[in-house]
Amino acid sequence: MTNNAKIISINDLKSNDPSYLETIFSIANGHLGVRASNPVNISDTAGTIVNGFFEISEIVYGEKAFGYAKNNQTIVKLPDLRQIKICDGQQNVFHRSELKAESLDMNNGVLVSTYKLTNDLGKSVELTVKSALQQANNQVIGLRYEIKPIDYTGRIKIVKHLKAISDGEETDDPRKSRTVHTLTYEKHDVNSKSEIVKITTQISKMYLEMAIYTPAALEQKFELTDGKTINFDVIGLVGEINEPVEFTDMPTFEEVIKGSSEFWEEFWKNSEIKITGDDSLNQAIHYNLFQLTSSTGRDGKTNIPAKGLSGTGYEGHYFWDTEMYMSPFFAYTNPQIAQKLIKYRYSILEASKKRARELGVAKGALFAWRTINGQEASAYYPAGTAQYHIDADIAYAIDRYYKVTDDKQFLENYGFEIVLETARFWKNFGSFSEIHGKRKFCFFDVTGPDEYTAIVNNNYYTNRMAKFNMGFAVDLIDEFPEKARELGVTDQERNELANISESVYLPYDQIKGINQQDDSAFEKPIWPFDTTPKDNYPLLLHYHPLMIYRYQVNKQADTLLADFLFDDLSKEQYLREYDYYEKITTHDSSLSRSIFSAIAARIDLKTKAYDYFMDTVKTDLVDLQKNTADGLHVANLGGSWLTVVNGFGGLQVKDGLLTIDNHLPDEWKKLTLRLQYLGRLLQITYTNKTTQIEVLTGASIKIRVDGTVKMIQA
Ligand code: IFM
Repeated sequence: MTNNAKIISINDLKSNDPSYLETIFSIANGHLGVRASNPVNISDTAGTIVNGFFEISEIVYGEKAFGYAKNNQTIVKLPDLRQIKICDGQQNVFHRSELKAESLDMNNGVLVSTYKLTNDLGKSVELTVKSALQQANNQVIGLRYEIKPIDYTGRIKIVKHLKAISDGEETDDPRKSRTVHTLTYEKHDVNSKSEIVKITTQISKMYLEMAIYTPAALEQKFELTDGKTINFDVIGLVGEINEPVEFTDMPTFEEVIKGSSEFWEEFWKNSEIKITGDDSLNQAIHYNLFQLTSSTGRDGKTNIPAKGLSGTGYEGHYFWDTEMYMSPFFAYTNPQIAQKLIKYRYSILEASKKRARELGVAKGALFAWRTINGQEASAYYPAGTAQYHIDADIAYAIDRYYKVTDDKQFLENYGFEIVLETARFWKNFGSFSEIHGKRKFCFFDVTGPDEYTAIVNNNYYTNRMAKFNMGFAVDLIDEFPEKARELGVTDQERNELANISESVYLPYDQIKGINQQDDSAFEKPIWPFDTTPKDNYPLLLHYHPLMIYRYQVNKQADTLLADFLFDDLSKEQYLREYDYYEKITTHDSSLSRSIFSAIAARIDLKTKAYDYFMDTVKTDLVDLQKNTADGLHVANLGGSWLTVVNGFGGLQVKDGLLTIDNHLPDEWKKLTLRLQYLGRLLQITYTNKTTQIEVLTGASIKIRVDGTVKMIQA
């Protein structure tokens, strides 16, 4: 039975801007993404995106310096798979279109878009396009075009081909993609039923084959009569990068739908989340999880682009967003995917070791701040390479995966080496200094998560995470001694890592009684919020970075993110920090509000928790950042899950025990969620008075529930 929380339609949305709708109704399967384009009037923003398929261009600097990132990596827009041409018997094209209805069913992954099409004679037909992607064999898309008369009956001609797509215009907005003009298209007609287009990137030297196949013919004539609907089915194939497509065992449209439905049914079984008491929030969280999963590369060779596969914003790059905002959802609901995301990092470990050397660090690995192929693609090092914290973020995600799965084999074969190489980086990158009369290990000239504060000494978040990273490496050295020897760890190195981890400096302001964002944070004047016009947000589009850097102003949660992760402050300190940092945070980054909401939930700032959550969970559905047209804010999709589960649901692994604390908002009657933990499938139900846990599959388990350790029977 269809469940309404899992259907999103145009009536649920505030905007009907075509490029915004293209993003919202985009569908993807981790390999390919298809924007919900108007099939008869292809826009500049339409097209297909393949995860990891990018072109390279040289980064042109006015003034170069040693070690700067050399090349842009830009995800390319490929032919639009939905595009079609429909004419009447006299070749009058039905080229004017009006979107009448559109809905995405998250129960089965089927997108249905209905248009009124009109030709120059003023005659109209109705076109409904049904699109769905295979999730298991993720090269396949199924399309069904249904044509009905409105006031036109007679001969109809349908022409379906794959065509190169226009690339839009260059822009100054750093969040958008640059344009690519170096693609080569070669088209082969296999026969009247199918064609293949081979697209080659001239500089990065990758190729990709896209194909379409129809059981009838790609150019066809039909007789449209009153009361009749013409169905035209097309199966599209988008091959693996650098591999040919194969036309064997082409599925029917119905088979594609069946495969897609089975995938999503299984997905919801393991990941269900239900908010009772607010239907629109319930719908929004389902949308977020659906799109997050659709965006995620699951092959160990690709990852999650910041905009998923819904748009080309941020050029299809992978950032720390994966580890800190997106992979928690997978670790707890589908650990196989979380594992694949780590495997991708493992695949770029060698490139990261090389990068550390370029930065003058003799040992260890530094992961690129933004990348597809492992090489740094950030041309702006103050808010790019200087965000060294990405190393520790990756280590943190490995720890989370380990805590939730106890997958020792994976840790030994993959995770440990990453944790060790990142720990080695910190050890060789930082240095001892005397601080307040004590010998402390410091990190100079770094940028924390907050991109409105750059190149500072001892960013609290960075230091805290580096400390954790090195401590975790020591734990793994002790747990896997043989592997440690294989990786060249000596007793001396182990002990140095342990000692440095203990000695990392964590800035704290005694007078304010709060963790201090960095050494100079509180010396700067506070940004003139009172005199900043509303239209000047986000600040990054209106002020020179150097102007922003000389004030206390945060784009996103920074120190508070560390607090959220380590959760070891007294309530009083939490409240003081929240109060301080909230006042200077603009939330110009979509990675911010989820953390503010989750912490507020934990410390019972109920109204704030709820208000921030409303914005977080609907960021794209209400176009809060006003750039959803460029693609979904995928970190925030994951962030909204973090808020519900780790914030309102108070879920964490603490001292080896799954810990659950009920912080349900008063507005909700009930919250039910499913997750996996140490091989069990659990269902947790929160009401304002009770927290109930069921083991749906697997053995009984001890869990700390609202402060009391209980054995939950299977
Ligand atoms: O990684 C983020 C960063 O934290 C804020 N700017 C956007 C990036 C991509 O989402």
